[in-house]
Amino acid sequence: MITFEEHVVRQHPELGAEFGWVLSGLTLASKKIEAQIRSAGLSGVYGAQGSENVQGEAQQKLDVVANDAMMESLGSRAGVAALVSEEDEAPVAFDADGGKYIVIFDPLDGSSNIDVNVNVGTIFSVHRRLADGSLDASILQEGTKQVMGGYVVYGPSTVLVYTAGDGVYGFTLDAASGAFVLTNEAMVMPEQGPYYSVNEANAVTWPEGFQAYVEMLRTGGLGIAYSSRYIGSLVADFHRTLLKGGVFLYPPTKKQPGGKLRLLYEANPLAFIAEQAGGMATTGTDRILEIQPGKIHQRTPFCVGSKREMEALQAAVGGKA
Ligand code: AHM
Ligand code: MG
Repeated sequence: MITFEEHVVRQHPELGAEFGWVLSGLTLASKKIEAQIRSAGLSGVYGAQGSENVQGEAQQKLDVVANDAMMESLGSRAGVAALVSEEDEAPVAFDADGGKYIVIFDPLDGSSNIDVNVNVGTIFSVHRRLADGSLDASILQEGTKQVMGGYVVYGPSTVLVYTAGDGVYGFTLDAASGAFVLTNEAMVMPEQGPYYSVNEANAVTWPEGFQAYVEMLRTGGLGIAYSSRYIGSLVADFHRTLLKGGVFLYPPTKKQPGGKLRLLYEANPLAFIAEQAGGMATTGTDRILEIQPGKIHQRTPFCVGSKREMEALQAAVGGKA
């Protein structure tokens, strides 16, 4: 039985003892979040909080609970220089002089689904604090510089998936021991998959290349008959794409011309995992991991999936192959 913490420490001794504290903070927070989600209907934490986050989105009670769990569990840890959350306008700095790591996260992704008991998740990205830069420069690093990208999906099982640049590994929360136990060794995304995943209600407002691409998938242009799957919960849609293959798209739309999903704590960690599993992640034209972020809540179009579908997408929307 190999736990998440043990796996990372064994594979990446170069990250140092302090990183162990970051890992235990992450698992502690996700176990707290998991427990709250499991009993949400009983404890009355379903529904809207009655406030908006920095993005102007209605916060759910569980968004606030999940954010507090991340802040409490990671904030007091040695090694953490700053925490950056989807729910907070500005980074929160801790131990800013000594901490080596910055944890950037979406505490509860897909929370609009929570009231109907659909899978949700926590997404996280870890960067090293730059020795010679400001805290802002350390936070606004390209995705290629990530030390770790990962997520937890709260589904029928609670599963944690991570990469630290040396393959992708999956762990399942074992209720008996309270540990995330290795269950998916060296995960590889199939080269082509049976599903495409996109909010088709927006189709008429996508750029033409995206419309033509989805039409091509629908009409057998890549040689297989696709099924569509869209949960509307990024972690769950991504997890399926990782395991089964295919493609997930959130293209530019009329309402969100720069894309809806956030670069630092949604696209980057999932792009890191996708590439490490043999897949690809782009805006349609450019590699996600090479985007230089300008601000912490920056949005991006996000397309991720199997090599075959992603190469065809590049061709359809005129991107670099
Ligand atoms: P959230 O971080 O506020 O939950 O928003 C992100 C979610 C993703 O989980 C999902 O992929 C997307 O929004 C769905 O958006 P839409 O409802 O526009 O299809
Ligand atoms: Mg989100």
